[in-house]
Amino acid sequence: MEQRSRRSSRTMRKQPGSVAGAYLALLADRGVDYLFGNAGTDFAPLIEAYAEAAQTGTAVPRPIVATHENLAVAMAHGYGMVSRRIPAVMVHVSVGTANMICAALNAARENVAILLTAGRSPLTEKGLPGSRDGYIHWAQEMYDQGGMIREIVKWDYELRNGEQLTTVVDRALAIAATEPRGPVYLALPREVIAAPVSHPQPLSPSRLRAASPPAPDAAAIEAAAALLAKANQPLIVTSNGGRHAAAFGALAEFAERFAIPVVQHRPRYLSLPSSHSMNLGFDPARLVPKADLILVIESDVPWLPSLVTPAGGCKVVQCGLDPLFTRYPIRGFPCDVAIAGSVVATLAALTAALADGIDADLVARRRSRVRDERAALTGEWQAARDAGAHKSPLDPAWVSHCIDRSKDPRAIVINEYTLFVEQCGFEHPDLYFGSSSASGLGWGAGAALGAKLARPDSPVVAVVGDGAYLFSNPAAVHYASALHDLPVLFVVMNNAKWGAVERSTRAMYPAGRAALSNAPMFIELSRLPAFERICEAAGGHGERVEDPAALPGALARAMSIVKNERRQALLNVICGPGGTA
Ligand SMILES: Cc1ncc(C[n+]2csc(CCOP(=O)(O)OP(=O)(O)O)c2C)c(N)n1
Repeated sequence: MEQRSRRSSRTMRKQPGSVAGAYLALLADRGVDYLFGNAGTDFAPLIEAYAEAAQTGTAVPRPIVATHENLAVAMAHGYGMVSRRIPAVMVHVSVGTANMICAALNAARENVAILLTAGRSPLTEKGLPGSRDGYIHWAQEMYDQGGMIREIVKWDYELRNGEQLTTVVDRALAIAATEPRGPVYLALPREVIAAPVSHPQPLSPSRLRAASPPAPDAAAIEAAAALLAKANQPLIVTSNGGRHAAAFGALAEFAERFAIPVVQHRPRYLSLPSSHSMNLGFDPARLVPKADLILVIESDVPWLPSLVTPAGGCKVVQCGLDPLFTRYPIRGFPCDVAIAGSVVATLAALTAALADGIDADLVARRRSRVRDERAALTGEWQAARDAGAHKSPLDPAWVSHCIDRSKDPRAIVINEYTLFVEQCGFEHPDLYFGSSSASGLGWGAGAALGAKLARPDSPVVAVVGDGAYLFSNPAAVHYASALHDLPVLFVVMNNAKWGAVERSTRAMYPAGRAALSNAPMFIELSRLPAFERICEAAGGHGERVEDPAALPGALARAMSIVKNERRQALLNVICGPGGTA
């Protein structure tokens, strides 16, 4: 779990003048490669320290300007999600913290470790370097700035003086990196970071390590293995098993060996190759009622209890680094056995416990049943895309299929939920990332930029709805793409509405007045701007696609421009009803 600096220096070069300078050098030494920033008056000591570092040649995190805090955190999220390294974000005092909370909740729910930081209004009214010198410094101060974000982060603190700098930063990073990972928050008052450094340089590397994850308990493994061994229709439901790339292969092996089908409910990280014989798609509703044992692996919501219930005698085993999701206020999924531990360790222990005690005939029967289920399911997917192939406005199933067909096999796809993942093929881990279960909209476009930063050689495609696109702060996104040379393809599935809001209204009031109305409130987004022109305004390529037959060509053109001209591109694809959220 330890995050080492990619730079070779084991000691810092030169004593920086201020705490801000020492802080930046410390971050670099601890392996924080990027500082995503949205600046204000609190940044002055940091900006000065960056200028000093440029002159002295001190290693510091690369600064990445993001012109909205939501974007800064979404980019950091995308970067951390793909690289598994810990980035830092710095925003402007209370107001910047307020703006980043939605994106921070997205990262927290997906266990993405980020060092979130914010300045604090100067504490003193005069007399110190950094004391208040602007009228905003009174109004922006809050009694408890960290309180706004405390519920979301794993730890928060305010740096009190330069002497504690190393302890504070190392503690922040170690807590963020300890599983289940997550963002932490540090406030940096202006006088404190403006003060001269008076203490000796810290040791490198850090002496504070992230804690190792809990090892699965032997008795719990035995109990779960006994249930698995005798189950006729076991089912694995996962959402985030693949957050550790090694778990992708481990789950594939486990599911295959014991013939246990896998459903990925709302995956944020893919846990199984698309073509795997045990892959039964993404909808738990058809399989949960038939199962006599459900093995929940890293899934906060393995099924929707209002729609489906496991059969009477069905046992449920839940495993994960925090199998009960203790940060969620309410979550009542039954749990006969709960196993805390990493997916890889848990599956290895279950495999060892099952190795001799499982009946080969039982496994063979399971295997043939899953083969039939999978054949039926893939047939349905095929039928759905065939049915959509000629529709205009375009059918999201067809759009998803075309994206799949045109993408490079190494491409990373970021899905802010409008892509139909069952229409796509991903054979390796870390090629597909879905939006957070917190679903704070506006994540996908920024996360795609962060993913590109983490893996510059991979093409990156962001698929978002028109609603999500507008939430993402498009002008800021396209500017960041151009400014930081992060060419990405954005595909906007534009149904000119907040479809999820419509679906939820119809589900609650199927025969209600809104369902019968031609123009229910808060659903239709009429007279939307030409999104493709927003991308063009930042130097990118843009196209509007209304003809299903034109989509493959438009995708090929856009992908070629992104790759060969290193320019971002946006396809504004005019879609009909979708329906995944
Ligand atoms: C920050 C935030 N505000 C509001 C919502 C509520 N919300 C969920 S889905 C949705 C509509 C998204 O529209 P779009 O991206 O076009 O996709 P569609 O639902 O039409 O498929 C809204 C407004 C949210 N999830 N996050």
